Amino acid sequence: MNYERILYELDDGIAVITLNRPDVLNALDTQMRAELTYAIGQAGASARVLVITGVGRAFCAGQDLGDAGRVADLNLERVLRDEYMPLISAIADCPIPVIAAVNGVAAGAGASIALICDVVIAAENARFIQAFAQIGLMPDAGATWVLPRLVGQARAMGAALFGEPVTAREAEAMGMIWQATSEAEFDATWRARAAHLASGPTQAYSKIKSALRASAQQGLEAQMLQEAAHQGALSRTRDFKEGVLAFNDKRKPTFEGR
Ligand code: LHQ
Repeated sequence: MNYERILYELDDGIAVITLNRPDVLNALDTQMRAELTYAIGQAGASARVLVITGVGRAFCAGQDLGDAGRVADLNLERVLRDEYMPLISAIADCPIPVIAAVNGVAAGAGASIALICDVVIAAENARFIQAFAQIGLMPDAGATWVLPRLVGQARAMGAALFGEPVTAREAEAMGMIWQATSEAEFDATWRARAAHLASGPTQAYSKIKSALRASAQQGLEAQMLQEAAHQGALSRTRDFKEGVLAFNDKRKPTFEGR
């Protein structure tokens, strides 16, 4: 696929997708959703970690609202089911860790994309806005699923009803995101986190991700059975052998991701 709305780079096991419509704060149109979904699949098949970030002063301002007539005519149910759902599922089901490097405002479905990622690192100037009610809508693209799981019902409800910007520092304090950084340290921070994950035990990360995501849906017994099955599979990986050898040799392990 030729990318026009995003940039895609793959280097040293790190795939970086950069949303690239800075004039509209990286708002999402049909083409961007298609490119993004495709690129996430591409990264999942060829990289060891994926980073999603944005060009300019925003991460993503959500659905493109630029043409009021066209937006009013949109079949929102179809767009959500056929275009947003595959995008959000692609991130949730991606077999490698996905980092959202939130460089600026993340509003509406832009916040949904950021918050479904496995690790969210945000620059201090970033804000998360459940902007939906301001235009007469409700949170979507997985937001009503992910928000209460991250911050609890009270904060999810307040954020959705009031739509007030949550700063990166506030988001970190309430457990909505993993880490807020100063603007000066932002690039170096997410790059270091990505490099760490790209040189780690990729198979273990994949199982960590699938077990933690499954825990939202199943009870303790089913969860422990899943842990046992996953751990059984991981015990047969080269990285596990290397991890134990390195421990006994008192050296740092060299993981190959297999
Ligand atoms: C934009 C946008 C934008 C186009 C800024 N579109 N141009 C799913 C299914 C289908 C349909 C409905 O929705 C959904 C899910 C959703 O995502 S609903 C929520 C959609 N998003 C929003 O409601 C957020 C709209 N944007 C804003 O509230 C503000 O722009 C934020 C708070 C993000 C940033 O505010 P400022 O920093 O003050 O920037 P700005 O408002 O001046 O925007 C800069 C430019 O970007 C401006 O264009 P201009 O030509 O005047 O410079 C905006 O029109 C444009 N822009 N968001 N979503």
